[in-house]
Amino acid sequence: MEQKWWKESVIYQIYPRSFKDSNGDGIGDIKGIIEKLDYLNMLGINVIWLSPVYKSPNDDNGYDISDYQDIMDEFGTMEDFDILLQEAHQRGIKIIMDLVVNHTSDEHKWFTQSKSSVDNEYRDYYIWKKGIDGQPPNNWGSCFGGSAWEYDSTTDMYYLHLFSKKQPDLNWENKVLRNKVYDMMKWWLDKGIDGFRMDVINMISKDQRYPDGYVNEKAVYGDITPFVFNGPKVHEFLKEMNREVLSKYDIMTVGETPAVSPSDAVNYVGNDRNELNMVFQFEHVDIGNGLEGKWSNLGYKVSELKDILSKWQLGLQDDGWNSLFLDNHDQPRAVSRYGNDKEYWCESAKMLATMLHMMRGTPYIYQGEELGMTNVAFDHIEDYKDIETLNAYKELVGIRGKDPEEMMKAIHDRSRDNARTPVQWDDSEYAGFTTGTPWIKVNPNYASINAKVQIHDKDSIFNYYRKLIKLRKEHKVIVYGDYQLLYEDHESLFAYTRTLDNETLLVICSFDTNQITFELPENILYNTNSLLISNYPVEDMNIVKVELRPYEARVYLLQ
Ligand code: TEU
Ligand code: CA
Repeated sequence: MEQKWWKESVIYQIYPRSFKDSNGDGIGDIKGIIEKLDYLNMLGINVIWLSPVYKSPNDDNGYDISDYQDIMDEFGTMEDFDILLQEAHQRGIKIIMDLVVNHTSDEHKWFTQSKSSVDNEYRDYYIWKKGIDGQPPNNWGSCFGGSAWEYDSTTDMYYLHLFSKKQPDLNWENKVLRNKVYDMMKWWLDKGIDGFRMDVINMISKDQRYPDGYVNEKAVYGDITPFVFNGPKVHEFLKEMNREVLSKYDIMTVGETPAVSPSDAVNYVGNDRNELNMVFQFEHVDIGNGLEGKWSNLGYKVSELKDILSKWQLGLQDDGWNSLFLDNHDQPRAVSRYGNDKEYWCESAKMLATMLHMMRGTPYIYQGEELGMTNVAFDHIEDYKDIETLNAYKELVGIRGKDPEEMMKAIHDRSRDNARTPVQWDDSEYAGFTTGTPWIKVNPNYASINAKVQIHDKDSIFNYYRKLIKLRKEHKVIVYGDYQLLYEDHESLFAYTRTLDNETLLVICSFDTNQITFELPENILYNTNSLLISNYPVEDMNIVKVELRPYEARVYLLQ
């Protein structure tokens, strides 16, 4: 297995709007990030993934970009960005940027030109089609609700938007457009950034026949999955991007790729593929989705989580590399979703961190995860800001007649805004995030869950993450060891080994709220053993038979 810096890294995702506000306007900004670099250094991470900071009208909080080579006014200036990059590098922290090139904002110059006339030189940068009998070209539904097509009267045609109508999809079939994107990427890389996280990069190649999608009984629009994910030319485009841009720099790339299997993933990240280094897959965070997608929220079983994560561990064991995450800016908080954020908040947050960070791949920490930040439950839909949540409420409650209370429950469980409440820095008003009024309400539990108390508490979740990160730096087996699942059929125990040369790591994680007994399988031979980390005090070093307390996690190094 080839050794690489990005395999040995721990990555911290910053969603700038909610991270730290430096000037009291209630919106996080670049100067706020600079203020917290020492905090991140203390945590021990060595790469930051910065969610979009580019110029944007903020229909989707920066994932709708109107100028790729400028900074959003609310976040600061390009000078601020340059200082951030320099300050981060001085601390040995790399920065990867979000690359959002499946679509732009409808306020991007390319689009305002494109829509102005059918023979404008930018026309073909986007996907325009004629309607059929006054209806959109096909039945595709957008990921954010409604039709994926928007009518534009200027030229009497429709444009495709797989996300909001303010996020028109770029036409990757157009070589001129592709070159523009590559030039923009080089411009950032020449500035010294260390790579890209590529937004929905497996959606850039559309099935050129644009066929209707299947409509399930709970849906109004057709399912786009078979026609836009992992499309016919996606690998051709990525190989071209790699040849023209990526291969010229010592950087890392991670593609956001919904709807991929491990074998699809190998096609993106396999060693000889010359495309990407890693992808984000979503099978483990989509557990419980039903006919209404995540709003169905059918719950989850530990066995499903084990099956999926193990399948990915093994699927990329020989070729490729995993990204490891439970949280990001689109997901509910892991401790609330997979742990127990009430009775066993601290224990379960640490257990989940152990389960994830001891796996093979590159771990990602989403801001506040290291503090065990939890989901929020606003009473009123008006307190939610996320376009996906608001559109889904309108469509499901307003049009499909879903019970509003049931919908609010689903929102409390799954809304993206769970991840977007301000980072809880201390117990002062607005959690020390801002001196003004935050753009989205602070989670009321900030008085007890915040960075200030946790930094000084040696048993805090924060300090537990520090230790996990440190262990990964010290033990190659944590980075490169082979994975093997133990007790496949156990309903609440997630245990596995990692093996490299003559070292074996034994990872034991209980998802149970009751005590359970764990017996070490006889085929694991050991002579000496050492406990590397645990989330409870452990006296009994005999690991043949272990009584595991609620949400207990232990990691042993067997030699
Ligand atoms: O997310 C893509 C994506 O698949 C999401 O729409 C995801 O399905 C959903 O949020 C889960 O409920 C990326 C970005 O991460 C997201 O923030 C953007 O809104 C989206 O692309 C459009 O750029
Ligand atoms: Ca600000």
